[in-house]
Amino acid sequence: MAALTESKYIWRNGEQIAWADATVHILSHALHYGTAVFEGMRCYKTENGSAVFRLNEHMTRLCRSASMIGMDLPYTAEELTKAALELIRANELESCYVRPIAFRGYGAVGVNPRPAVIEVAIAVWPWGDYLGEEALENGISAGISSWRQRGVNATPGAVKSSAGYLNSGLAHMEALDHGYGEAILLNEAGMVAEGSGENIFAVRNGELFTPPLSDGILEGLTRNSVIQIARDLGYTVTERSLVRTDLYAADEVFFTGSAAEVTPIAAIDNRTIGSGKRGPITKVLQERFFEVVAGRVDEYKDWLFEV
Ligand code: PPE
Repeated sequence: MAALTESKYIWRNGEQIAWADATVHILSHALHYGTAVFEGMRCYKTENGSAVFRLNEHMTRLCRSASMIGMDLPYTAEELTKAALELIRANELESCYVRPIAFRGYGAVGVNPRPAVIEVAIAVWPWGDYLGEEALENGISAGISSWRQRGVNATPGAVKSSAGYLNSGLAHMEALDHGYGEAILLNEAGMVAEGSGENIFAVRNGELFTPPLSDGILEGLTRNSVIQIARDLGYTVTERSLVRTDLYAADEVFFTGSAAEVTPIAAIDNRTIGSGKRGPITKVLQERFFEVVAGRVDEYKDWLFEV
């Protein structure tokens, strides 16, 4: 993960301000209690200029995350969609990562979030390959984490909350300490949940499997896109609970995410998966995904929001 590359403007509570001015107070509620929800998506260079992949759905998920933690956002998904497109234009970025965040700000300390003001911001900046340059082609190594994904009744994975990413960070650090590129978290029941910042798929005998939402995962938009792309190509995709040996025994395993895109997993817990390289079905889906986000496949053009 590369160092942050600054851009010119950040959208904050309805206006574009200079990047350097987008600061928060030390006593902001979210800093102390994790009371924030956020999104992440990519703006790609396409045939018809730049376009944000599934922008409207990401903003809808942001509003849903906020509403699930009892936070009434003062903006609609449509307003935030428009603000993000204007911001990318103002920053004159051809491709970038888009990070909207809604948080409880300054003005009240104490566990109760309600007295703290709600702020909404959007930042955009250039962000390259998430899991390293080599990962997309050769795959990465992953390890099953000793940290579990939080239960559905404790900072639920379905809510993309800042608080939830404490857990992701613990799992990710442990994976790096063990020499792996990324962590795979099981849920409290021992079923495969997701990566620290990705959903996960297994391929066996030509069919695809991925954990169901009820196993406590984020409803990933890349996951959703890959399921549809795979089905449209004629593959069978089944959402069902997976145990760790389902991953060990798979012919191919891959991660999906806005940042990670479609990243093959070459080994898990030092056990080689399939051929130990990007598998053939992963390759087909990855190539199709990159065609789709580049605007080269007509049937998915409504997933792209032109800047
Ligand atoms: N699970 C988790 C825990 C997760 O963080 C992400 C995205 C996904 C699944 C995939 O969701 P989607 O992007 O809608 O396909 N992780 C974001 C944050 C990465 C970060 O390091 O920050 C992302 O990919 O943008």
